[in-house]
Amino acid sequence: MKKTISVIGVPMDLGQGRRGVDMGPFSIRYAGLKERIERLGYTVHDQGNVNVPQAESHHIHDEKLKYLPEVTRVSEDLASKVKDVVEQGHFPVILGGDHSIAIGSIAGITQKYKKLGVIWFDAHADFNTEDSTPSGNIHGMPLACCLGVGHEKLVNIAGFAPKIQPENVVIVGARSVDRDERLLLKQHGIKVFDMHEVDKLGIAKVMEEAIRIAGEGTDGIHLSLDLDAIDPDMAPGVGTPVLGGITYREGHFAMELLFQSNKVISCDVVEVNPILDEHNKTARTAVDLVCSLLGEAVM
Ligand code: HAR
Ligand code: MN
Ligand code: MN
Ligand code: MN
Repeated sequence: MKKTISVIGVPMDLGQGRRGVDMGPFSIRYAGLKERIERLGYTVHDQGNVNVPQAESHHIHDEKLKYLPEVTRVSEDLASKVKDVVEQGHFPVILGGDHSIAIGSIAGITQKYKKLGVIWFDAHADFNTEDSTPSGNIHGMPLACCLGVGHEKLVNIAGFAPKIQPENVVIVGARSVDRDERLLLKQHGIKVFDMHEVDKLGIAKVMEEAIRIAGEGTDGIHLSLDLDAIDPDMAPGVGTPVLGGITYREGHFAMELLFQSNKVISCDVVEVNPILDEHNKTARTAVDLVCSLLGEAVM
């Protein structure tokens, strides 16, 4: 029996400064997510969206942690929804919204998968804190938060910390990391396969290593897929595009290797912004990648 897939939308745009990423869940659904996954033989439950406050009805109280109370509330809500679906044995596909949603998704998943490995596919490292952030945007902080590094409110979502251990975490595709953020990554011993590494070793070797780091001795792998990891050529609809990314084919090959590893138990799909997109291209790329992750190409 194939796993049941549970889709949860999080129309979150409070973790960064550009409007439109709250429409990510809609644009990914519009690109045919449910139908495409069903065609692979899975049962799909769309659980709808988590409630996210409207930016216009709230103010920024802390320039170093913008919308902290609102992001905290959504993270708690998302964590409890994700916990429910993993406890039912489903594979959650969590649709952002900006990457701050990974704080809540990983807080939910780790209530069942206590020793979780994480592959963070991203042009960025998302390892800032309120002291290192150049922007005050929480979407630049979620990976650090999951490791117990950052503001206590964000670190303690669902009432425990840390969610994950540095030795089970790996970043793939990075090419825009802030100076202080780089020091934090080093300090916490996080393995980063940046684009230089992808060029040098090839995506196959990088993924083999990534699957080993996140998969060996863990209860499963969570893929946190930021669409800005992919080159803007195939993923132009993101808030912070960076040239020189993962190609379409490298992305698919990575997803196929993850499928074959049989270790992935959940994923986030984040940062798709249809306002900045070209005819929903980025959402379509996202759906294609999720389908490869679920075995479309290698069945
Ligand atoms: N590192 C920068 C900051 O903290 C930019 C972060 C951009 N983040 C994302 N998510 N798009 O990966 O503000
Ligand atoms: Mn307020
Ligand atoms: Mn990110
Ligand atoms: Mn990013």
